[in-house]
Amino acid sequence: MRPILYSHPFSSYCQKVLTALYENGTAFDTRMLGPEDPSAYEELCALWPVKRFPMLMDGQKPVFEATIIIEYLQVHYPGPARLIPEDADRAIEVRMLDRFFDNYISTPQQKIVFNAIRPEDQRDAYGVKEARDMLDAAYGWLDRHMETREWAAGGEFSLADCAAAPALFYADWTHRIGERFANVRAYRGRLLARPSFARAVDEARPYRPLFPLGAPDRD
Ligand SMILES: N[C@@H](CCC(=O)N[C@@H](CS)C(=O)NCC(=O)O)C(=O)O
Repeated sequence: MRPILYSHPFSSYCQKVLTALYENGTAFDTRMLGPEDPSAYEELCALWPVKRFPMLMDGQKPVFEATIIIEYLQVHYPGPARLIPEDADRAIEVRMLDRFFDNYISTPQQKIVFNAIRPEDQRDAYGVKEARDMLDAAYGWLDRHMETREWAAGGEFSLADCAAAPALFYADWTHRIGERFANVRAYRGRLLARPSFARAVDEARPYRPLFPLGAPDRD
């Protein structure tokens, strides 16, 4: 039996899970969340009323949250790439970095994008300023952190890099990673060159016109 991923190719958190699936060549089926088949979104909402995706269905078992889906895949569908290390201390480092990318890169990035699609009189300029400040602080920390590393948690490509790839991909489109963050820019380049993430990016190309801030002509 293959697990089913409720997913959309242009979604950053779906790309996080897709990167993990492609790293391991895991067999899975997709329930594509799009206007072509509204029943997929109805199923998602029935199982997960917070209506966030991706969601993995393994038989009758729903698994929510991109990080937890990757943890679940490692336990139930292990492959050659161990994305959460066996060593407890190294696993803590990986999970800490995973939280960093979700909370301090993806969350402020999404805030800026969601603000742009609100009605004009409902926009939150103060919140957007806070989100941009957070991104600058996070880029600064990450730039120092990546000075001596190829991958976010050191060592092998991990869950943390699955989180980093779409987070930095869209963050740069939303709040440019400036030249002064050369280590972050180089890391983003390595992530884009990683075949698993490159595949997810390629699959999402047709949807670039949907990016509310306008997708730049690069990457
Ligand atoms: N904490 C969730 C976040 C998932 C999330 O924000 N997904 C976005 C797509 S990238 C979503 O569901 N958006 C739908 C909406 O905002 O209505 C996770 O890690 O999976």
